[in-house]
Amino acid sequence: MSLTAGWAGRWRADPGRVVLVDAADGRTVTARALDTRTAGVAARLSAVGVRPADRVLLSCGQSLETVIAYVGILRLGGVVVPANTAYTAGELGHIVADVRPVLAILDDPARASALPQPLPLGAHRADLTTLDGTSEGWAALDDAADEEPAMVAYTSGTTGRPKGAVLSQRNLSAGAEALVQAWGWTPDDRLVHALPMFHMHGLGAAINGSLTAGASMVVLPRFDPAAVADAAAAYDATMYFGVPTMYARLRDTGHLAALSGLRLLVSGSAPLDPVLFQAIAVQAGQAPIERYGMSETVMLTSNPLHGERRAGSVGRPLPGVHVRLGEGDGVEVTGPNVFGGYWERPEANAEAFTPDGWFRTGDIGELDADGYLRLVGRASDLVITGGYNVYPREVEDAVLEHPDVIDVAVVGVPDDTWGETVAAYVVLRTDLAADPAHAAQIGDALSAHVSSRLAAYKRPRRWTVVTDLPRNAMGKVRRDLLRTPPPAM
Ligand code: MCA
Repeated sequence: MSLTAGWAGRWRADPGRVVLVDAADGRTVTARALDTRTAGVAARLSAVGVRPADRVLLSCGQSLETVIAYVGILRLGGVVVPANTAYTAGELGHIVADVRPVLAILDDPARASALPQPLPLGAHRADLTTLDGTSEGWAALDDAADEEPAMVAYTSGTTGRPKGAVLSQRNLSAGAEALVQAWGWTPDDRLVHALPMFHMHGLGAAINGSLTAGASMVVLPRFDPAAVADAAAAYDATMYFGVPTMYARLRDTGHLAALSGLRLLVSGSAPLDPVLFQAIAVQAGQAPIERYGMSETVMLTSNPLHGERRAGSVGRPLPGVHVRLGEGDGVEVTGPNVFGGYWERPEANAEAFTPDGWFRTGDIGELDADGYLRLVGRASDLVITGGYNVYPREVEDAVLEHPDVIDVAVVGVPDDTWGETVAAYVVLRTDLAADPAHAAQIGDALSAHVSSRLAAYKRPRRWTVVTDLPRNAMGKVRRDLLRTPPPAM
């Protein structure tokens, strides 16, 4: 059964139930209305020529319309390609050239000009008001087969440009069902949703989980600590999902206590500092559940609903998921939620999976006697800032395009707000490096340079000019030395 067939069954069983609430203006959508409106989207997409298996780019902020557009694409059997609304034209252009969507759905029509080429079926607003054709198009709903692709989620890697993880209907439904079971998610639950709707956390865990459970969501247009607290109280919410930076902001603004009435607080996308874990436990009156997931796998492990929630651990494998430690204690996983491979990247796929078919996550772990997993490092140089993944190579490539730079290394350095923040060490052309006035201004020039190439969260916040980069005997940059610079003399 397709992911959306299960959702539609839920809606029909209880059509009057409110399933979406807009926290900004109080608008609500019942199950019946969600069924009708998402079927309408599917019909309109079909009327303009979108066919099952066609890719549809979805790059929109958080709104009821985004949820409806997302579900509508899935109901038609289309393949959702989520894209961060912060991407520059270059970043969006790479995805479009790679995955070749037939249509883009954007909430800001001005961003259509950032698309590198006209798409076969054009670009449309999230509310689909500008969609040509009639609403009388016919679409066979909810009949995609389990193995058909439902989403291509772009994620970077150690080398080259971002690649698309292809998730099937089954991957997404298994990912959602595992959470429903693990977290005892019922139709009576109401999730405060303040996460971006273009990543696996906001889509695969929050939206898919909620719709699979037949539960409801209060949608916030953006994360704001006071608005999260208000929505939790005003709408009798039971669950909140956030990245650690969000919990840190809730703590720092004194809003954690407002979450004490919720039955479940979940943290993911980045390591939860045990000090913050403790602050949540004390101020919100309950230990948060830290869990672990990836774009390629939906969710993998979680601390338990009942039982010990351990600070510093991402818990045990979710139902159906198997986790083992491979070479170098690399975390390897398998299960119905784990994707089948990257879009048109045979070489990457050969590396990503073990010979017996387990996915190499790139994280390094420890499993204790009780089966709890701790992530202790990463095989790659990935930086996680505020829950967003940044791959140094992509940033380095952008910096190196500046004519004054001859070498660069980008690393994540510890940061109180963001967990890690992006720092760049640059080697300037010899004639410039000797000029202190130039070296003093180069940070501004390089910031301006990368701002047209990289989304804001990927841009280095710290620039350091060095005469050369520390390297090992093989000539490889010693990033470990850059991550923890020696104390100033
Ligand atoms: C925004 N900025 C950032 C970040 N977010 N810089 C570094 N890291 C970030 N994460 C930039 C803004 O563009 C802006 O730049 C400046 O920082 C200040 O913005 P501010 O308004 O304070 O930030 P915000 O808009 O409130 O965003 C903070 C945020 C956001 C709400 C924490 O980063 C966020 O939604 N993070 C969640 C990401 C997420 O959902 N990840 C899940 C990935 P300027 O000053 O230049 O304008 S999925 C995943 O990881 C897996 C599957 C999993 O397990 O979940």
